[in-house]
Amino acid sequence: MESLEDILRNATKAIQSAPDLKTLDNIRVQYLGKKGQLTDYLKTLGQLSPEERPLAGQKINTVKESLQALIEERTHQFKYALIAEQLAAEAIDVSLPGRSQEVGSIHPITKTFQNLQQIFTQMGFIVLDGPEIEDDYHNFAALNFPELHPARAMQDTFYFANGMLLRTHMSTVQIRAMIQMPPPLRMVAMGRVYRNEFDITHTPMFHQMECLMIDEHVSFADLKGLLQEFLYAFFSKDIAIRFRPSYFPFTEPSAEVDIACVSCNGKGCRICKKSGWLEVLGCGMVHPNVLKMAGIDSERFQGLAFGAGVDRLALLKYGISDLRSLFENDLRFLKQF
Ligand code: 2NL
Repeated sequence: MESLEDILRNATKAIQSAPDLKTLDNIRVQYLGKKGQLTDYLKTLGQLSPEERPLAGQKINTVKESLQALIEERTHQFKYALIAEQLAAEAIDVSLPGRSQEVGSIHPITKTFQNLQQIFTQMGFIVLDGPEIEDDYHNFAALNFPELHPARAMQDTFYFANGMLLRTHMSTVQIRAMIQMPPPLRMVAMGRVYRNEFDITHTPMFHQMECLMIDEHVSFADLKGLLQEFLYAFFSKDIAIRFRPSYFPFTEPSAEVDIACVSCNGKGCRICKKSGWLEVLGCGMVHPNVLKMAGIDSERFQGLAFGAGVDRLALLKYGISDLRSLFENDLRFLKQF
């Protein structure tokens, strides 16, 4: 049999060089198990004289306790190493730069819609919208367009196979409102409209706002005052305006409205083509035929109306030179708003 000293030395060496928990457990069994070397030693105590027994027993126990302590310490080391390894693997490097959130911005057309909505609701107008797919009645007939009016032709209007069409102006919403709501009525309609034209100043889908006010004693003077107030609020400055006689089937009389060029203040520049004026909208007094077709007493009520291209208003307000930039969704452009 190995001496106790040898057992202690060999076991200590084995425990300290054990590469893993399993090996360590095998060592424990080899020395301290039921058939282990130290247990064998205990069994030899019986062969000793009663006087020798206590000392020998004590020695064996000391070795046993030392080995147990060593094993426990080594077990701890392994468990600690395992936790450390796991922590290292799961560690988050909080010093890494975060993934930044892109902040969106409001499209200039949307901003212009919001701006218009604010101006007109403040003046007591309601904002309404309606369908983009319309019928001939709401887009043309109810607006006093003659049967063979060129605007109905295929080259301007997008028609569906079933005779329906994409609305070419926001007047369709005004017609629907006039039929549904008894006067007095103050409303604006804003939204997408469609025409089959595409060049540097036209896109097949664009945006319009139309304003309609129906009441007793409404005159062209009210129209002029409303437009002055609106343009003053929209461009945030006291702006000169002028009326030029014009023609629309749905208004009589009709006019086009120019504002003093917002770029050169009327002096003449590239934007206003040296004229000093910019055309911004069309307007007029609602044609009695239009009122009658919507079921409104045209003797008692008058209406004023105007319509404006929202894309053009946005270009002028924000100093954008190219209409196409509104439709390209280029973030370098959109981020400026
Ligand atoms: C323009 C001209 C205009 C109207 C729109 C209107 C609507 C009804 C009755 C009468 Cl229901 N008029 N709208 C009136 C005059 C002009 O638009 O150049 N738009 C961009």
